[in-house]
Amino acid sequence: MKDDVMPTDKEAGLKTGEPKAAAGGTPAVLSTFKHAIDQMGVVRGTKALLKVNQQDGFDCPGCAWPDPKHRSMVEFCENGAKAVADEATTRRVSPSFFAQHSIEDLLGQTDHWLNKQGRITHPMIVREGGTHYEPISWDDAFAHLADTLNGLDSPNEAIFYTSGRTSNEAAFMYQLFVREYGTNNLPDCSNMCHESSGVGLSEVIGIGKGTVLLEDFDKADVIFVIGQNPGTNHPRMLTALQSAKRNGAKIVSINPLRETGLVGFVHPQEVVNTALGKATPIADVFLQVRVGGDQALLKAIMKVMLEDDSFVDTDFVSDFTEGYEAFRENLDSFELADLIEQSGCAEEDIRAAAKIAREAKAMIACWAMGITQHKNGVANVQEVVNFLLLGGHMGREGAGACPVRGHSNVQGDRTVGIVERPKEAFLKALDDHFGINAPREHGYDTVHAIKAMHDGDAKVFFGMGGNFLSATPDTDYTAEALRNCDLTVHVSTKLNRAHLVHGKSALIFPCLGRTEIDIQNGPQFVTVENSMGIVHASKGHKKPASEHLLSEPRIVARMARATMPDSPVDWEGMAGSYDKARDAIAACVAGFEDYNDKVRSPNGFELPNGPRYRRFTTPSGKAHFTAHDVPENPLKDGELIMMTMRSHDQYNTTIYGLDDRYRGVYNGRRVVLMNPTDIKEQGLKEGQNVDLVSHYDGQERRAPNFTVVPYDIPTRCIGTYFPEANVLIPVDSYADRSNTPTSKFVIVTVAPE
Ligand SMILES: Nc1nc2c(c(=O)[nH]1)N[C@H]1C(S)=C(S)[C@@H](COP(=O)(O)OP(=O)(O)OC[C@H]3O[C@@H](n4cnc5c(=O)[nH]c(N)nc54)[C@H](O)[C@@H]3O)O[C@H]1N2
Ligand SMILES: Nc1nc2c(c(=O)[nH]1)N[C@H]1C(S)=C(S)[C@@H](COP(=O)(O)OP(=O)(O)OC[C@H]3O[C@@H](n4cnc5c(=O)[nH]c(N)nc54)[C@H](O)[C@@H]3O)O[C@H]1N2
Ligand SMILES: [Mo]
Repeated sequence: MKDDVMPTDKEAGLKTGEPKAAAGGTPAVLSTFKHAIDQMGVVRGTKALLKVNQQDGFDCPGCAWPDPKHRSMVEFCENGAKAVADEATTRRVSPSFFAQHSIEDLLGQTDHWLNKQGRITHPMIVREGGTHYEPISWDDAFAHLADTLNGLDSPNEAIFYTSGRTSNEAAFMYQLFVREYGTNNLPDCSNMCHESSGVGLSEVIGIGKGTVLLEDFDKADVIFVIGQNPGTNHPRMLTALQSAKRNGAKIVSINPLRETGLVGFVHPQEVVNTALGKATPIADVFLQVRVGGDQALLKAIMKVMLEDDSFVDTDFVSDFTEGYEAFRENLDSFELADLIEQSGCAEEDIRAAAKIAREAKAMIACWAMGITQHKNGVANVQEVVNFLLLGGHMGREGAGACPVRGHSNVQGDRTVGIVERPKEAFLKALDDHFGINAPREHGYDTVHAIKAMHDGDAKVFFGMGGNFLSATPDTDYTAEALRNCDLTVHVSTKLNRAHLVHGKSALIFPCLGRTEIDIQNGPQFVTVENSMGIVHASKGHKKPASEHLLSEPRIVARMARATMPDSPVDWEGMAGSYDKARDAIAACVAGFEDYNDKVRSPNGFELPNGPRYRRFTTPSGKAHFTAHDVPENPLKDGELIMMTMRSHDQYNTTIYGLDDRYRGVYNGRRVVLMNPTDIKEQGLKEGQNVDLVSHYDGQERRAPNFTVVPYDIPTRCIGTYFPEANVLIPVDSYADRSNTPTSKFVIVTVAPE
């Protein structure tokens, strides 16, 4: 790795111990308050936490897990508290900070250090050849952006990325600006996340979203959790799993790791209320699948289930689905023994899971990145749907598909138009409503945006939130891509590495966060859509981090005005009153009729979702069984499959701390979790310093200074943290059809130093 992009030194002081036996409990409560108080002080910290996910409060900027209708006073979790504390911190990154630290100096700092410096207070610029960011007025900043955009040979030379925290109002206005300007280059973080779910589900059920509501968790008697680590990434989901368990539901976890949150859970509130919360065991069956072995495993489970096919919901299959025969033929063409071997699981565990699924009256399947970030991510998702359809577990209470989304509004951003492959009906609605000419040619997704900048086909990068350098694959390649640009611009709350690896000139637009009071023509609130298609309001209560911050809608309006002074759109109107932006959404996006009324009801409203009620919205009106091959993935001697994942102390590229408490990893991130047998076979030792090397298509990519940590993970599989290992993920290694980078499947070798 080129040392100018990020520090890759050996970490001193790494400690490891046994993984924890239960998630939550007293340690979670303590950690919650520690992070809040550390960033905000006692009074400010406690006040902020009490406003999370309340009806008059702000939507937690953490994950997209829904809020219960009957909320307790405290409706947050340890990692939600970290996200809030991180945004509401009292530390500041001001012009004097940037004067003190050159960009080169900052590049030498860790992500943990960069994030810890606090909130960005002023609009900043690096001019061509400059070594430091300098303050700039908002007027001059927008003029610089507008001049550069208007100087391009084609609007398609500009790229407009979105991260999933942006509100519906800001996202809608942003895509409108981008389309009026003349391009559909709207890649978003979803391309790296649940795109395989979106593509896979749209094809087979007619909507690219899940079909369950939170209430369904109380009615389910079986829940499969596949390739997901809720204890860390969706901690409030453990409450739903715990309550399902107490109602007698059975839970099956499919994961290469025995993730603590799925082993046992002590509800932090029960600790607070009774001081003696007891751990609820969560998973009844744990299937320790090989990385990339899910299709083989699901097929094996279905084959065992179908040894006696009397459980198949034949009425449902004949009335509501198609493709069943071809699916059965496909399944018959596999030998059970081969599937078991490929899955890496024991036959008795597979039989135990099959028995539970066979007897299920109402089954939910949840999944996340362990399923989507593979070359066969779309097929993985569709195999999960096959599994649900067999028992008729779709479109009725307590049953269905539950892709658990990441960013708190990633789903809403898509719904209101952040999409590089828009549908004609939506573009026509924009044209008719606003009198613009939206372009029809499809735009770049994330992977193709990186390649376009790398090849000089795109010259301006604009990021509405996010950290494009560190979140994307192939860090060095992406760095070259960003450095090739004439201009890179980031709308951000916190400093990150994408600000430091920049184009000829670069701008930072500091913006308001979720937790802050937003006053335009009067106080405003924004709206977001959770993982289950419920749209609701979010209103900040804190004084903004700086008087120079603009709201995201205001930033969009001002850049639109600067770039297109003759625009027919009422930009100031929408930025001044978000009700007007919502009226425009209501006019252009199906399901948002009476938006302003409906979203003022305390729990928000549900967007239309036909499949939730067995109205499949595919062209034939039926759900589709699909017949997929199983990838073989042969490994050469010495090769291992690497998956990259999140530690307990990070939010994607934002590193809050250096511990991964549940997995027993402390004070370090450059670790490689390895099966003890592999450690021995490769002649390595616990604690040894190694390089990881990927060899995709004859190219070599190297990440130095990783420490070997023995871990309960299937042989020939290793685990590392994102974003440290992203340098190893080839830009050309992405999922069929969804183009999601294969962040959970990279073939590497381990080279001792
Ligand atoms: N605190 C916190 N919350 C977050 C985030 C965060 O970074 N921090 N990120 C948010 C975002 S954007 C997202 S998308 C979600 C991510 O939520 P997750 O998808 O839970 O996140 P990952 O850490 O990527 O973990 C994926 C899980 O997949 C497993 N896995 C890896 N490979 C395979 C495989 O081949 N098969 C199977 N079955 N499992 C596999 C890993 O062991 C791990 O348990 O969380 C959201 N919430
Ligand atoms: N190897 C590997 N790579 C991955 C993944 C993986 O599992 N493995 N996961 C992928 C996934 S699932 C995702 S979603 C992407 C995430 O990719 P991104 O969404 O691009 O990354 P984040 O780290 O979530 O973005 C953090 C930055 O957002 C800014 N920010 C925070 N809040 C706000 C706000 O309210 N407004 C604005 N404008 N900015 C804000 C801050 O400046 C912060 O530094 O990463 C992907 N990359
Ligand atoms: Mo994500």
